[in-house]
This record gives sequence, structure tokens and C-alpha cells, in this order.
Amino acid sequence: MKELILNNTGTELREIVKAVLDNRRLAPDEALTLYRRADLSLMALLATHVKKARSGDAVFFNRNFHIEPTNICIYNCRFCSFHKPEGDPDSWELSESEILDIVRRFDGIPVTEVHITGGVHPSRDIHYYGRILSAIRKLRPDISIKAFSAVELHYMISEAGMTYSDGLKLLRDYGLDSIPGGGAEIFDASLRRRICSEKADAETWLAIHEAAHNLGIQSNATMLYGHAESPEQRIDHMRILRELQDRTGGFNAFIPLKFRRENNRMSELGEVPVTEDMRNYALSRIFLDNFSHIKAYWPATGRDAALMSLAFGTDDLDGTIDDTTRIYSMAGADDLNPSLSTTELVAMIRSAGYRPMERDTNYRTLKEW
Ligand code: V47
Repeated sequence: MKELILNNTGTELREIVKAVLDNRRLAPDEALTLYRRADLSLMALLATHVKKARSGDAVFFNRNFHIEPTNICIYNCRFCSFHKPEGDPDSWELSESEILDIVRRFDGIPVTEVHITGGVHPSRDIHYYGRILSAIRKLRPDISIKAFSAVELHYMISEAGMTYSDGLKLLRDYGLDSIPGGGAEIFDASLRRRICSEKADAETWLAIHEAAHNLGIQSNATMLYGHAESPEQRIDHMRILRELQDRTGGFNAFIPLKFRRENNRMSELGEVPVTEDMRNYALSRIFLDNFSHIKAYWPATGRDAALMSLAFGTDDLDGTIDDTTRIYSMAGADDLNPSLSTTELVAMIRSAGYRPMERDTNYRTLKEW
């Protein structure tokens, strides 16, 4: 196979392709050349080679649901279709008891994770969210709580006058188990100023994740792509994540998030084609050699593209979701009520020729289907 691939690769790419097949780390300029010059089938072959060396035929998923406590946000990122200012008729602000009612809907259902994220509300503080974490923990001691993007954490911890480490310790005492990857967007400072000038900058996002990892709190990392960024800026974003992962090993998964254009102030940019999504998944699988998992978040990409991405190096389809997230349906994703049963997820994974593995938040296998 290796010989076949190399014999069909032009001289410009041969050394880079050989490096990937020999499991050698690519430098950013090599990744850029690969991204620019390799055709889609070569990207698929290389990413699959890397994926199989890491996780064989396994493809992971979990049983999860989301809680989005509020869409009121002090920031107004240009790409966001979810944000509403306080007082807007389309804004929502769930009370503590409404949040707990969502958790109770899953009584008797074997979910293993709740993912909590939302707008940065001006007047809800670290103890308010902490009380919610401990109430959830009391109701469902068996599920893992993955909560608050680094942007939300930065606001609540800074407002409390605490260091990131002390704030995270406090939240852990309340019940926090892990941190989702949101808010990373794109690290490049000038582009970040154009698309989300007000919120936490790249250094802040990274400092919070590093502080979490140092406390043994694992997290995910995302990248918002397919808007105004260049391939160099994407690769640089991944380089920065790869360096942090070298230091801490605390990231569970990398999640490329495709920019969706409806109902936001970047609509004029349009959306990239599915071939670009696949190229990007493959590149991240190849370049992020120290990330165990690349996640295709199907409510954002659509089910078909998520399924197709399994041939481009992804090994995780997130979870059942159960119609509990609005972020992507508000931004124009096809699935207005995202929900997949375990049976559907298992069938999707099998249809791509892989072995479905139900996992917990930190990728311990719970059941091989
Ligand atoms: O940070 C917002 C993105 C993120 C749009 O950790 C948009 O397991 C595309 O981080 N088009 C929040 N993307 C969601 C998130 C996430 C999702 C699933 C799993 C995990 C995990 C994390 O959503 C934001 C932003 O990058 N986003 N608006 C949009 N119009």
C-alpha cells in the first residue's frame, strides 16, 4: 500500500507523504504544501492511515445531551447566530429549576454526559453556575458534566477576582468534570479582532485550558473554519494547539467547526463546499499527531458530511444530542432538531465499515457495539 501510494505521488509531495506514512510529525510548511497540492483521494488515504494507526477500526460516540442556559451574551461575535441582547424578544434565560427540569427529562435514560454552554450573561456569576453544577451532580451522580467554554470561564472567574486555577478548582468542587472546546474560533490576532473583537483572546483561551489540564481537568479544542481565514491561519491555529498538547496532554479531541452562514453578520462570506470540509478534517488528523481523537460534530456539518468524514480521519461522532442544542440550527444547519438514537449512530458507523464504540467523556470504552 505504502509503495503504491508513493509511486503515484509526484516528486513535490513524495517526501511529505513518506513522512506521514512513516508517522513522522509534519512541520507547518509541509502541512501547507500537502493542503495545497494533494488531491482529495490522497488526503483521504493519508488521514485514514494516521487514524488507523491511532484507533484502528474504532469510531466513538457517546450518549449525551446539551443545556444552553441562556443566549443572552455581553459579546456579539460576527459569526454568531445564537447571541441576543438582554430584553430581546428572542432571548432566553433558563432558571435554575428549568435547567434541572431538562436534566430530569433524562431520568432513567442511560446518558453519560451533559454538555453545558451558552452566552456570557452579564449578571450570572461563578456561584450561580456552581450551584447548578452541584444540583445536577446530586440529581445524576452517574453522568459527567462537561461545562462552559473558556470564554464563559474567563468572564465568571475574572469577575470573581480569582486566578484561573482557583476558579477552576472551585467549579470542580461544585461538580465540573471537563471543559468543552468552544470559543477558540481562530487564534490569529488580526482575524480574531475582525470576527470576535470583544471576547477573550487566544492567549486567554489557551491559559484557561492549560490551567485546567494542570489540574487534571481534560478538555476539547475547536477551530472555526470556512470563513475569512487562510490555510496558513488554520495551520497556525493547529500548531498552537499541538504545542499546548505537547506540554499537557490534556486535550481529548479536536473539533473543526464549519462556519454556517444563516442569521449572522458574516453571511456574505457564504459556506465552503463539503470537499473543503473533508480536506480540513484530513489535514487536522495528519497534522495533530498528538491528539487522539478528531471529532465530526454532526449537528454542525450535517449527518452525511459527518459520516463521509470517517473516510478522512475522524474517529468520533460526538453523541445522541437528543434535540438539545440550538447553536447550529439557528446558524442554518440542516438538522433543525438534532437527535440521533444509539441504534442510528451505530448503523451509521457500521455503514462506513468501522466498529462503533460507545465511550465516556474521556474516551474510556463503555461498550463495543
Ligand atoms: O465557539 C458559533 C461555534 C462554538 C457558529 O467540546 C459556530 O465537545 C459555525 O464549541 N457557524 C460552540 N460555528 C460549540 C462548541 C462545541 C460543539 C460541539 C462539541 C464541543 C465539545 C464543542 O460554536 C463556538 C463557535 O466556534 N459557532 N456560531 C456559526 N455560525
